[in-house]
Amino acid sequence: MKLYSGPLSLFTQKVRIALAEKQLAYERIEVGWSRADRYLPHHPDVVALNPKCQVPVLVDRGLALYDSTLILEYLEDRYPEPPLLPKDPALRARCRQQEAAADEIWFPHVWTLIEERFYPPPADGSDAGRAAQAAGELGALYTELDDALEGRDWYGDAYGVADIGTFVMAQAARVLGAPPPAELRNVSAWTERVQARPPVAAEIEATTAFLARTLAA
Ligand SMILES: N[C@@H](CCC(=O)N[C@@H](CS)C(=O)NCC(=O)O)C(=O)O
Repeated sequence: MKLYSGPLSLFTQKVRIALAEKQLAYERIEVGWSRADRYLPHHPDVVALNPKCQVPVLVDRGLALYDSTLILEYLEDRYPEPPLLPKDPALRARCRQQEAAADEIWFPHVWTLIEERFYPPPADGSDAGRAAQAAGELGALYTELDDALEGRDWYGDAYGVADIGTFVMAQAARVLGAPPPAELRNVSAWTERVQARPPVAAEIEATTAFLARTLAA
């Protein structure tokens, strides 16, 4: 199995965590990335395998698959143990929905913070108001998450892709200056549980080190 991976790609990070949780061996191919040029030029294999020219791309048994959500679904179908989705159809759908919401609803606000705080300002200037608005939207999402976690340790009936996808976005928001409010106790306790998972802890450590090197360069 091969994974085309980006060092700061949150979408790839979800897949790396799932592969580690399922204890699957794979070859990791790190595509080029820099703060100035981002992913350009795209890795030629990624151009060939993904019409969107994005990572992650997973190659397994002759199948080349792009989009992190679809990759997680494939991994669950092909390598069901240990499970990262509940068996109950309604709970399973709820977790899949949350995993997708992390990408589609949370990530755009995280992306605003990335653009404002990490990449060089665009030619038309940086707008601090955008970052404040994104942090506010994330605040509302943290509150929703806190409500969803009331009385439960995990988003579903056990740790799984909903926790991984949501945590990855929340962790990036935290690093970018929009942490969850401390009074959201369910989110705080859940965060501690998720980051105690060895694959998650390893990702946080590697990403923090890469970020520090990038910002020092
Ligand atoms: N919906 C896709 C998004 C993937 C994505 O946005 N990948 C970014 C890195 S985080 C990328 O490869 N960007 C390269 C580019 O657009 O040039 C997924 O879930 O995999």
